[in-house]
Amino acid sequence: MNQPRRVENLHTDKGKVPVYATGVVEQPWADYSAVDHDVWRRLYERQRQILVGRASDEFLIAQDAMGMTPDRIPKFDDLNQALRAATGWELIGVEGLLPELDFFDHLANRRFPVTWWIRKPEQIDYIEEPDLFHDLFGHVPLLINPLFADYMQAYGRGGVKAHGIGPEALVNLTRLYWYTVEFGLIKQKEGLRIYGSGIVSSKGESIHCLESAAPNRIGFDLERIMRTRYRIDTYQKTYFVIDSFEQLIEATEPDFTPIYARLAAQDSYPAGTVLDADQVYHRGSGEGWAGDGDV
Ligand code: HBI
Ligand code: FE
Repeated sequence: MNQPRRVENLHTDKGKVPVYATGVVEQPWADYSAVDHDVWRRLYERQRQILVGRASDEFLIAQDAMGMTPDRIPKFDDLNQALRAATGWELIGVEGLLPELDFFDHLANRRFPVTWWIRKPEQIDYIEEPDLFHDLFGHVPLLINPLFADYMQAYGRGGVKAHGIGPEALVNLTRLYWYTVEFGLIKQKEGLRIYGSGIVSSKGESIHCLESAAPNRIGFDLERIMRTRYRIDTYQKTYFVIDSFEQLIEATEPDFTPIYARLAAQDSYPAGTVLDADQVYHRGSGEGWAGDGDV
């Protein structure tokens, strides 16, 4: 596949240096191969099957509302029609992970960066960095949910502020993203369900996070989460459970500056920690946990 055309200066922010200087591309939809579309179909069908009874109602309703289908890789332009009308969000194509400030600035402006390429068949079960399937199947659907759409924009604004405060604040805020947007669980009357993108786009973790005895499942607590290290190369040791998206919005309303100040004076918690003050849904057995490697 030839490299997609780079789109420079797509938006400049009031004459400042073009926000899009790094890696924004048009989705090269016509260049996707039959193998690319087949990888999408296989992943989509497998995950949709696994997520019945595991994903939250909000996620499944949102994914259906987005109008995605297994038969081909969705067109960003088509998804943007639905998204813009519902919550004012839009997708932009990117090469992959963006520098944090660029990423936050996009979120703060209701733009979600989606990687334009999809993994190879031999990577079907795991891929290191976010590809199109992780972003489109995992992150995009909930952007049509008004509450979650607001949370993601608030997160982006908070990220731009945290970037101005310093690296420690960024680490604290990234933990919040990790334990909510990427690996969050939500309580439903039927039991715990998944809303985190990193989980819903992963076959193994969709099952592990709810059914394995190994991980902790603990009630959401903002500062506790921002103090807790996490895993990037294994399943999470701890999953945090929200009662609702309203809870996420309320928790992130206040100015985080005093929270960052408090956290700067305290040690972080290892990923597998259980505290006396925790609302413990399940205390993990810790089976199979790696001894080191928390970030
Ligand atoms: N860039 N494209 C892209 N997608 C992400 O999810 C992403 C990123 N850059 C930074 C980043 N995520 C993390 O730092 C978040 O935890 C903030
Ligand atoms: Fe992600």
